[in-house]
Amino acid sequence: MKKEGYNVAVVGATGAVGREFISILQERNFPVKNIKFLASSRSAGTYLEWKGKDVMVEELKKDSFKDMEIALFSAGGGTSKKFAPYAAEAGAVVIDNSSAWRMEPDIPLVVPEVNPEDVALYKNRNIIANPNCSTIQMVVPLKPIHDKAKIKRIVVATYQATSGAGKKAMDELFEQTVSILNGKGPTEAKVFAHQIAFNALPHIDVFFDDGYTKEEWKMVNETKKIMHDDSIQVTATCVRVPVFYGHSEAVNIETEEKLTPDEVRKLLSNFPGVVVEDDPKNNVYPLAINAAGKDEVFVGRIREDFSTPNGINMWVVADNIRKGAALNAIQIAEILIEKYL
Ligand code: 25A
Ligand code: L14
Repeated sequence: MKKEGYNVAVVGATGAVGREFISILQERNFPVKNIKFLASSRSAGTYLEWKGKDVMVEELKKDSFKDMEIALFSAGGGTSKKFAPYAAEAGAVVIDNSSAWRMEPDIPLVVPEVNPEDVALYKNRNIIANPNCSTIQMVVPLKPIHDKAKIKRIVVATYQATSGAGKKAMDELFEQTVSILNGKGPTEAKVFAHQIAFNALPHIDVFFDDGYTKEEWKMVNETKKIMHDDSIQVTATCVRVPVFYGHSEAVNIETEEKLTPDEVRKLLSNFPGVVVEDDPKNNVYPLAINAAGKDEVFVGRIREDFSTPNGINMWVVADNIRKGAALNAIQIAEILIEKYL
């Protein structure tokens, strides 16, 4: 590290991911010289805690980024599209959590355990994109398998927590559940298209004409970009479940070379950022409630897919707001300051 500290702006600081940025920066002792909290006019003037002191949230404006060196964005796609270029222009490196920039060819899309070398491409536009939460937790355990046995096809079904859709979405699950349990019937669905309490909704983000959702297409396209391999075939079904924190995924893969479940367990046990929890006889497998608040991606139920020559099934769980969003972005920032800034 060349410098003692960096000027860091957090955009969308009051949101679910923004608050996690703030706590992880402190937890990991990220070298911050000056911190700036930015959000919409709705929360300008409120305070958030930074190292025991209250710091005022300011309204995000075009000129908010003077002297900033790193800008962590999580305020939605529209806000990123509009304001990330001003931050980049002012000389800050933007690490953006939205889907706004992910598929731009000259903007890197990075998961530190998978393609850390792509951070160098920040120089193109001063923007680095943070992938979609479901994609991040899937590609981490798939990387060592792909390197060893070349993945040909992935079939994934997700079980996604409400926190992915922000604070209001978690409130909707909470209030609906309480209302139903108090015998008052469900409260109106506002964030989600249907009742989320005691339900499972095969609908995350918007639908396209082909019948898939945008979330499902993100998993397809982002996986290829992060893994630098357009030949991997991916198909996804993304489902919202009444969980607060932690996405779970049933992942089926077909590889070029045969791998036994034991070989997969060994590869994953030796890979950074992955914890194997796989002892089904003792009811040990990854659970969303255990992954919440943790940094690693948890993998279990590793078993052969007997319906095809080279197939493996597994269950993959991670905290969607940490590894799926804020932690991954801050790991990118750590590479950036270690190697480039
Ligand atoms: O637009 P999109 O792309 O469809 O994105 C939709 C939503 O998805 C979330 C994020 O919601 C976003 O608004 N999101 C985006 N990327 C995500 C990812 N990778 C993701 N979720 C998970 N993983 P959110 O609630 O997490 O954060 C919203 C933040 O963005 C700020 N914002 C919105 N529009 C803005 C803007 N900032 C600047 N300019 C704009 N035009 C938003 O600020 C918030 O910080 P706010 O002032 O509107 O904050 C609203 C108030 O919400 C309360 N609150 C939020 N989270 C918490 C909370 N209170 C307590 N605990 C919380 N965890 C506060 O009262 C706050 O003041
Ligand atoms: O593309 O609603 O990063 O769970 C992540 C959260 C999209 C929506 C993204 C959710 C968002 C998703």
